[in-house]
Amino acid sequence: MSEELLPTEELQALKSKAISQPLVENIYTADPSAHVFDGKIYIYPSHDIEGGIPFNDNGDHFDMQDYHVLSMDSLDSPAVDNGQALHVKDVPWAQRQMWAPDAAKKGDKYYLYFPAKKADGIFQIGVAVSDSPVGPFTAEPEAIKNSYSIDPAVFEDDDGDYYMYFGGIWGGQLQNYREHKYDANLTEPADDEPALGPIVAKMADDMLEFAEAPTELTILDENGQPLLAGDHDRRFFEAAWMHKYNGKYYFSYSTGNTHFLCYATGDSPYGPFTYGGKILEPVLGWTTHHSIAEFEGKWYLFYHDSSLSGGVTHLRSVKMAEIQYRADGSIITLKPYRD
Ligand code: FUB
Repeated sequence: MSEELLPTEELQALKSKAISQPLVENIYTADPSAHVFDGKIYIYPSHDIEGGIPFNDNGDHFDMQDYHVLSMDSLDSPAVDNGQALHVKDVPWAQRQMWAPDAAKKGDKYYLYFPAKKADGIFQIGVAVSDSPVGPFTAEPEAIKNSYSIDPAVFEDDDGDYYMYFGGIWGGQLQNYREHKYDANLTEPADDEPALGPIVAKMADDMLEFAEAPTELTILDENGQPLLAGDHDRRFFEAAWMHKYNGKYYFSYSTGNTHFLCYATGDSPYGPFTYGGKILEPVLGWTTHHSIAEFEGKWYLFYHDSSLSGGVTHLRSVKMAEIQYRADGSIITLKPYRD
């Protein structure tokens, strides 16, 4: 990783070609997980701050401490920052780095899922509960048992079952796990070996823990073979998301160091998934992270870039843009900036 800021003129040109603008500008926001609850759009983003920590491959410069929930009454209304929803100091098991969250609604309760580092420097995923979609949320005393790594995304299937997808390599530490066991000495597999997959687990009825042991997902290429670890343009890196379109499961994710948002489709929430293509070309800033949600019959990509901060990778802004499907179910790739 390296951080290269764009010269001012190039930055202005890029901003003027952007297909969408930041949803809020009063704070930096990233990693948007969008849901429609009771007819309104709620966005659960990371809250980026300048922690003064130098840029490194572990992402220590992403030093976030709390979450704010954004809401939109309609597509035409401005996004509202609903203030602090949860702070790391109120999470007994967590010490730092409140990375990409997600949320789910079940019955009258709202559940905020989030990764954070414990005092030992290892990421786990926790949950906090509220009666309101915008919080404040009350954290459970312990992280979710058997959870690890980062970027939880909780998907509600049509039958009312919920699944958590998670994992991210490098700073997200997924390369340190095999068979769900941590080993600090492990690295990404060799280029000609199958890539590490994202992890899934069905949620228990109370939404506070897993109902089953986590399983690693497989993403296949066009020949039915697992994507290889060396296939950096297509292999899973982080930013899991699941949505369903016309009865198919669409698992989407970031390729990290090649900066694409991609998707793969399957017939079950457990996969296997077959690589389908790119959703979004690279944005300004190292990371790319998204969610996909349907609102009033149209589908939207929620994503982020670093244009508001002038290209600072850890100071990002959430945006949204409509996506389109072809008749065969493939997603038309978006360019975040016009030619
Ligand atoms: O925001 C911190 C990390 O950056 C997220 O967890 C990753 O997905 C990447 O967007």
